[in-house]
Amino acid sequence: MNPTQMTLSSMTLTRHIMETQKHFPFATGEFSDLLNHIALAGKIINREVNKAGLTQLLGLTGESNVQGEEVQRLDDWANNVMIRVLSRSQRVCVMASEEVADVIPVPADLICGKYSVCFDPLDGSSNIDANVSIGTIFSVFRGEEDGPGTRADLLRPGTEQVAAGYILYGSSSIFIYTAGSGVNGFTLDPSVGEFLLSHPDIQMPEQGRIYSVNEQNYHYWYDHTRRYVDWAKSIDKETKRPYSSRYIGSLVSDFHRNLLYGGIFLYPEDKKDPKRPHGKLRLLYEANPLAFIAEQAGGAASTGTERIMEIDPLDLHQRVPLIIGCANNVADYEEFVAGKR
Ligand code: P6P
Repeated sequence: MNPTQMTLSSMTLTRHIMETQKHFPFATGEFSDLLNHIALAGKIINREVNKAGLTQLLGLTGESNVQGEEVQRLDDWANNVMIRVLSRSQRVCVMASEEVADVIPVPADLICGKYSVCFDPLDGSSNIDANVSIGTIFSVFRGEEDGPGTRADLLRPGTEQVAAGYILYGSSSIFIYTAGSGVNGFTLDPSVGEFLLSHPDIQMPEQGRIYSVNEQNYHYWYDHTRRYVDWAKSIDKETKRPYSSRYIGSLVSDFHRNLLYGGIFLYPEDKKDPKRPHGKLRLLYEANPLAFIAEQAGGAASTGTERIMEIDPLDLHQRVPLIIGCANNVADYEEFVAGKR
């Protein structure tokens, strides 16, 4: 094993977080401890996801969540794992989850910290039974002091995030995060139970050749989206079109592939459902954390008209159009929206 490999394989997530925090003069270790608790929750969820086919966790609970979506047993269980681990971390003051209608307080008998965490415990859960990669997405804000948090601690623009990331449960499980100093990826070595640095300093290319969108919605899209996708599929050797279409229907998986290979993911606003005029994806625990990752990796994230991370949230489960990926690809789409193309 050459020295580089030795360095990469021995750099654990825990050590990476602590070494990164050394550059922050006021780091107390609380932030590092919080991220390590998120990683612990990811390891616990990973264990069950990887054997879901062998237990009773597959299938539906028969209930629906605040989104009106059928709740998968594993989805519900993963949500409880995130809440239990974060509540006992002593670093968290309040949480928001895709699976819970209102803010989630830390139980009164447990110690509160100063961090607020928004999460989607198991994104892509509709794919659980088909063994498609799914993931946990998280977004972290820091408060001024320890003590019980409120809705206001969660309803903050993405520019105020102090960390964001996801754990992707796939052919191997990987922890991707940013704390504002670039994006790094850590692959779980089940033999030692550690996330080891495998993707240091991830950078997206300026331009990608993959587009990810559910074309079922083509006739519900506004004209600018139809024209963009038609353009992406048209033949033009100079701009290396047509782009390749890749869509798994699992946001974390689609985003992760485009992060590594380059490309653009689109879930735009459409006319499909008057109750959902801004598309399907949620700002607090899907768009914002992935936008932080994308921007830190040199990419971009937009609604088509505004930067995702500058949106002032009005509701925990607010939906936004999400156009995210390589900076030039997102800029192309924005030009179609603006009527410049
Ligand atoms: P559609 C999964 O349910 C999810 O929330 C995201 O992971 C995914 O990108 C999207 O919905 C897929 O939605 O409408 O294309 O099936």
